[in-house]
Amino acid sequence: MPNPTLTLHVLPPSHPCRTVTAALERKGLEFELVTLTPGPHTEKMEKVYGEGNTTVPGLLVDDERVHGSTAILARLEELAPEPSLYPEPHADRIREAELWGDRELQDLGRRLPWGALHFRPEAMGTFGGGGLLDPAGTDFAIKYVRASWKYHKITAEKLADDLAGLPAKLDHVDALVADGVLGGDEPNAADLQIGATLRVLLNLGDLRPLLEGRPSAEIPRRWFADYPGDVPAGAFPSGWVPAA
Ligand SMILES: N[C@@H](CCC(=O)N[C@@H](CS)C(=O)NCC(=O)O)C(=O)O
Repeated sequence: MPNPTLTLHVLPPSHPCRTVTAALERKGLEFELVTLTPGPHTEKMEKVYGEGNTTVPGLLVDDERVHGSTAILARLEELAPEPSLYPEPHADRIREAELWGDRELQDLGRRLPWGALHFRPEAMGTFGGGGLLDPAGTDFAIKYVRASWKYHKITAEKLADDLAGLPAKLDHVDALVADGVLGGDEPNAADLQIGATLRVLLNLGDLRPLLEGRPSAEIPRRWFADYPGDVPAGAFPSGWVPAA
């Protein structure tokens, strides 16, 4: 059987897209990268992946549509079993941790950066690889961030809850590292899923002290060295970020 043609649809700043890109690279699979424009991406994704499938990433395996990061990693494992993304002896726990990363942690990689940018909108330019925005750019960012809060259903109350709950989530990741489920010499599916979200959180100066020195901080730095974005510390209102 010839190798199938792989086409990956992404949005540039998306962390689950980075998870999938890293998995394709780990498997040594060649793929075409289609970078979509935020906004029009929903229509394009639905057209390619079917009704209701508006989010990125999506992968076409020839004509087969695979939508969502965890489904894509499972499909890649079938296409190219070695090197495995679910190596023994922890295959089941890696799968479980990957799903936890998708369901319990991944949203924080959207809500916390958009949340912080409300207070520091001029920093939005850094997520595209540029510097701080000028006043005209900041006017644009203020509108964009406001729309993003609405889209992601972010409220100040939700944001404060997310921040209060973050240390417990980081403790869970540290425990997975201690058990050998995460943090090995080669990245598994859970390292890539959880690591991509933690990498986004490292771009928030307010959160770096919470992560520094933890075993969990090694995973994002190792597998996602370059990840644009920097919101200077002091963005979130005082008292919202738990003490390190
Ligand atoms: N859990 C899904 C979530 C995908 C997701 O929400 N992707 C975001 C980018 S990080 C997206 O497409 N956002 C734009 C939108 O919701 O329209 C996955 O891992 O594939």
